[in-house]
Amino acid sequence: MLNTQSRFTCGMAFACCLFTASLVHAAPFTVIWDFEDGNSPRQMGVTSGAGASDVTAADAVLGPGLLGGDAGFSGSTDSTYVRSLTTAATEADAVTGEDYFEFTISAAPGYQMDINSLSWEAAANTNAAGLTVTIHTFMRASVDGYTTNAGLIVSDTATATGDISFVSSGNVDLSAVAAYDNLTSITFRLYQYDELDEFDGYGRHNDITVSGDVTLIPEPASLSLVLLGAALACRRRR
Ligand SMILES: [Ca+2]
Ligand SMILES: [Ca+2]
Repeated sequence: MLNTQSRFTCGMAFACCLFTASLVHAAPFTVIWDFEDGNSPRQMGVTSGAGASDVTAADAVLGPGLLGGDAGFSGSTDSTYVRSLTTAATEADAVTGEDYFEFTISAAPGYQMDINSLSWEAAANTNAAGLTVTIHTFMRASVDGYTTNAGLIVSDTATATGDISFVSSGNVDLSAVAAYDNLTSITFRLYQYDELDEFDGYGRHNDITVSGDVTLIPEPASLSLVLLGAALACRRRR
């Protein structure tokens, strides 16, 4: 049996180990794809926060359903554009047709991310008098193979040319969703569908924003050595 002092020493040693293991530094980061003129290229993800140096945001890319010239990144509005000509009419067909923009964030080697929040903006845009345009957008992520929506569908209608009023998804809170924890990379897909196929009817997307924390992945080998050291210290006390 260990005497009281030894028990106290061993207890303190293990407590110190657990404290050290829990001291993995979590640094917050935010990535925003705002498609601004100052970005190079325009579709680059702009990263900020204390953890910014430990994550990489890839340039936004077009899904297969948006390739071909009817979608891209707009210099006149600092947003994306998608002609309704190229989009499907339903949520299911947008998924099948791969009508999305894709946004990927990767942790640096040896690091992992917890994603805490997501938001985006969408606007309908008509370039022809008398043409009413309504668009619908939704976001999915690689964490479940793009099978469920993150947040609600965001819709907007434009009835007058030049009316580009962005509607926000609001903050989609992902901090309590386990699937968004301990990730080395994550990809979001922002889909669009609409009920028309008009050259002059557009959807636009802006300020795709993702926030999270990045931490160093604890190395099992070094943690085991520390715990082994504490165990040996206890044995010597017996
Ligand atoms: Ca913008
Ligand atoms: Ca369409």
